[in-house]
Amino acid sequence: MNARKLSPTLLPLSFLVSAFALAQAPAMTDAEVRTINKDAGKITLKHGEIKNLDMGAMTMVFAVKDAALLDKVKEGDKVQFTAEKIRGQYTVTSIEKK
Ligand SMILES: [Cu+2]
Repeated sequence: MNARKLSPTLLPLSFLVSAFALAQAPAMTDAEVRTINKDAGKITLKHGEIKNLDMGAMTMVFAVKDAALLDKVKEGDKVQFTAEKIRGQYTVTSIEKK
């Protein structure tokens, strides 16, 4: 294979892919809402694999980035959400009912 022939094609492509990945929010993860604690700003989710956090499926408590997110869902809802580690806390950054 001729590397010189490939590089002009691959370099802009890989730049484009990484720029796209940075601009993208993390992938949505499926979950089920177990409990919501509005006073504490916490939500317990039974969640599937969270790829961007390198976390397997489990039930756990999350903080929420914005308390208003807790008004979008209720206990027992099947949801999709994104989570990030913010100031050392696993934090739901978006959530919506499926
Ligand atoms: Cu977890």
